Amino acid sequence: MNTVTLANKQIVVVGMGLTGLSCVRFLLTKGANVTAMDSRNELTLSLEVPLILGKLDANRLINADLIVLSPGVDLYTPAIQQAVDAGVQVVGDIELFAQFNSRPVIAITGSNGKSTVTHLVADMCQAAGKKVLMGGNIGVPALDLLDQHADVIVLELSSFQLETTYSLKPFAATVLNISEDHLDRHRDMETYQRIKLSVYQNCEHRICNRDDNWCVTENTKVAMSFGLTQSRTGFSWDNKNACILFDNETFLDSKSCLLVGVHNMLNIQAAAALAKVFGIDDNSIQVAAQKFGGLPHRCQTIAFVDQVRWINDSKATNVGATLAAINGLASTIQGQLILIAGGDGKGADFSVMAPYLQKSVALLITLGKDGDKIACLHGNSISVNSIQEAVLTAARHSQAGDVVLLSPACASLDMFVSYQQRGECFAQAVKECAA
Ligand code: UMA
Ligand code: ADP
Repeated sequence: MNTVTLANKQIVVVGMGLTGLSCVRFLLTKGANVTAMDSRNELTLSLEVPLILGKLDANRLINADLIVLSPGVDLYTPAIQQAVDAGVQVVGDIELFAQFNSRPVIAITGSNGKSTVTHLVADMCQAAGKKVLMGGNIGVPALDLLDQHADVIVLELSSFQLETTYSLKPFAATVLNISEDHLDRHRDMETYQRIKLSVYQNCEHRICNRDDNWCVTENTKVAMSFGLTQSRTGFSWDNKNACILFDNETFLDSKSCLLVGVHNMLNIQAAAALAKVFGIDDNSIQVAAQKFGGLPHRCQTIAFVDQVRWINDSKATNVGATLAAINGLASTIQGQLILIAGGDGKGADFSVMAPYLQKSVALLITLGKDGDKIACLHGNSISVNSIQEAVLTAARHSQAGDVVLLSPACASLDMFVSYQQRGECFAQAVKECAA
């Protein structure tokens, strides 16, 4: 596929969200005959192309030269599969981007930590004076970056995006970690793993998590590794001195960094490895890592009140992310850890949390639809009805040196419109409580 073959082709773009709209804009510049589709029955958009709403039009899809699928649309939707069976090629926006991009790409995927590492890499490259663009799952459609000048493009890629990508040739890529996620779409862990690892397929420099068996296969040619285990080469972690090592020499003292938690030390290692193979100097990497305060709602320190640290990890919408926060923080806390958790558990099995809660959490405060399912895993828990009540309860029970962590292990939608709103309400309640 190239500019020549897109011109005058019948192309159906499915899903009119951020991605679909960027695809329509791009394909029109290439002279394609575009039809837009969306499963919603009502949608007010001013589009220059025909828009088919409601049930996907199987006939139109089968007769297309190419289907461009949005990441939120399941590839295994019957109407799409009928077209695949009829020989119609299905691609995503990242595939179109890959076909037309000529700048070096640093690609980041994994179950948790993608956005954090994407920002870290961008900051490290910027610190070295590079013109950097960031996009992909982070919220900026990759095709919108094609026309802009850049020395490097840093892409956050989801499994949904990788599933329809075939010819991306990243200069460097990483699969940060793999734990259960999106299995309602990908069915089993092996399929999810295969899709995640596909980012390495045509990649020049593979940056690998040597401690996660899902992330490396026998055939993976590793350019540089990271992990918490000892290693004479690549990035590793000196637990005694709380330092990141490179080739077994001190590279960065975690105490000089704003990010907290061992999982974030892994994120810094991964980002540093990606930047290093891209040729970024150590000083720029270190300075950017030290300055990076974390993204909102991800293990973000929002206040110190009477020597109690308050952390907003509202983006922890699954068990894996909350366990990473607890495990990452536990060893760094002088006092006790108070955890605020609960919300809409999406049918998750919380029982795996029990040993971690018992070992590292002194007091558990629960709320929301599935709060009680978490509360019953801990001997010292208090159930509350609002985030404000959770904050007041935590304030009453905390003392100097303690950490209060909001890391719900649940989606927010039972009580809030989004994880952002949940985090903002938490921060506001902490502010009011401190006043
Ligand atoms: N739609 C259909 N049929 C369906 C499903 C959806 O027509 O069966 C339509 C919806 O009606 C809507 C549109 O598709 O009009 C939405 O498309 P989309 O869900 O693909 O979302 P976009 O707005 O294009 O945003 C996508 C990513 N969303 C998903 O993968 C679900 C965004 O990631 C990404 O930032 C954006 O592209 C730009 O690349 C968000 C996300 O939640 C943050 N990602 C998941 C995650 O991080 O866990 C993977
Ligand atoms: P993603 O973009 O993959 O969702 P984020 O950087 O937005 O990742 O972080 C989402 C959640 O995952 C946060 O709650 C954060 O604390 C947790 N997290 C971040 N990095 C890691 C990691 N390396 N391992 C496990 N969990 C992590």
